[in-house]
Amino acid sequence: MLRPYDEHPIAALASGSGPGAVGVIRLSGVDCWEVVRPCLGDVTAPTERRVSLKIFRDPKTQEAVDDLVVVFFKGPRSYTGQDTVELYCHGGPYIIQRILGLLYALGARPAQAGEFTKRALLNGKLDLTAAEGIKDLVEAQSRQQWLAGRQLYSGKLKEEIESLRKEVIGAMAYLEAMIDFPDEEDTHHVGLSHVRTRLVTVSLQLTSLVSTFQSGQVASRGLMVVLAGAPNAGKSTLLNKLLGRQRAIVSATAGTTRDYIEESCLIDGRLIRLVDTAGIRETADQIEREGVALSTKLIQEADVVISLNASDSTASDREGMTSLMTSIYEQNSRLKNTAIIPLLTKCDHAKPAWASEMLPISCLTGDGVRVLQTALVKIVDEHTGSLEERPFLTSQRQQSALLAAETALNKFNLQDQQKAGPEMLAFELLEAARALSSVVGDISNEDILDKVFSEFCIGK
Ligand SMILES: Nc1nc2c(ncn2[C@@H]2O[C@H](COP(=O)(O)OP(=O)(O)OP(=O)(O)O)[C@@H](O)[C@H]2O)c(=O)[nH]1
Ligand SMILES: [Mg+2]
Repeated sequence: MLRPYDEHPIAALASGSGPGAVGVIRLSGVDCWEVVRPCLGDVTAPTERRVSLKIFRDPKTQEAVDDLVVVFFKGPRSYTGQDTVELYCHGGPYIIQRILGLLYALGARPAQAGEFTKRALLNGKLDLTAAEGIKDLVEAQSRQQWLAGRQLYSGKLKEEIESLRKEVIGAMAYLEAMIDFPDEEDTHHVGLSHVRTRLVTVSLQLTSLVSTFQSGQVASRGLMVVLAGAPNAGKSTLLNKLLGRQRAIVSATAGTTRDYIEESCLIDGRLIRLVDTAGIRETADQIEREGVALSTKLIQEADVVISLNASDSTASDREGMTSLMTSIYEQNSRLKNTAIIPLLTKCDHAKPAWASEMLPISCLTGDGVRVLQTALVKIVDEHTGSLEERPFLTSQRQQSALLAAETALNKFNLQDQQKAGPEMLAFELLEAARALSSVVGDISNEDILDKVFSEFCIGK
């Protein structure tokens, strides 16, 4: 069901900020043409989807602010589904601020983050997965992010979810028949076995979709790589080396980095999110202890942990790292698989025998850096390689909904084994169907919408 949504005209810069050849200002809402009309000196109603060159004036002083191109989109044939005006002005910050200032003075309100897309969703122009896709497309720096955005925007995930939902609803129809005609036992037997067969296929497809989540996130947000090691292992030096600039403080004092530092970079076109962390050690220092706790938390979220062991490290430093890496392996599950790359850092000093299984690297000479970069690129490609052929999940929201659908189907199986009646079985299927619907858009849930759109930029 569509909620009533705000129709008040909103305006914002839709193109990137900063000087540019062209700036695009978007205005959407009921009678939005009336907001801009006094500035264009136009008395006639505009022809929709027709480009026209106008002079934009301050209506009070008649000062010409800019020569610009105007296009009017009559709702529902617009991005938001409402009447929309787009102004293509010169992209100077002063011109943009001046035009926006006049539009706000004339009754438009500044758009909030993602508000145009939110209106499009509430107006039935797109579903929630397509809205998430638009966000990925707008933010895409890499082919993988673009791919994630395209699959969502093109409706590939939505189609898959809807076909699973149809199967669940189809299975429910059999159960409804059993409820309505309780005396036909033979029919029940056949009906129930048909329902089970259908649901086995749905469960398998669901499991396969859930398993794409980590790789989907690697595509849409980049590979999360955490640099972990004892103090002085060379983590901040490696961060700077991979970024190609001095981002983090490096010093011979153990315990230099306390807070974590996250920076993104492209390696061979793949988006990598690098996280430098506090060196892991037992310490009485309260601030450093918090840093170490944060490092441990980040390690749990990582797609890859680079385990740094300096050639001059102590045996107890290395033991600490070995037990940390063992615990990561133990935590790996079907939902999350953290890869570990063991490094021997400062290999320009020495290459000790204990490091024979580690990748030797020196940020001083550059030895091993390229090998490490290639290994990271390979991990990204392993994650994203298979994604071009099938739908995949990209957000926590989608994953939580699918896990809820999976839980409902598991409960169905349990109830079925315990010979529960068709009403109980139908209830679990209803839960599964609801969870699946919420992926494409439970637009009655304000919290979910706010969360999704708060991550958008203004003007989208
Ligand atoms: N010779 C040599 N020295 C290095 C190398 N990498 C780092 N160092 C030195 O090792 C010391 C510690 O480096 P950092 O990068 O600050 O180490 P860290 O792991 O970030 O240390 P904390 O922030 O204290 O946990 C500094 O003096 C660096 O110059 C290397 O490849 N070769
Ligand atoms: Mg450091």
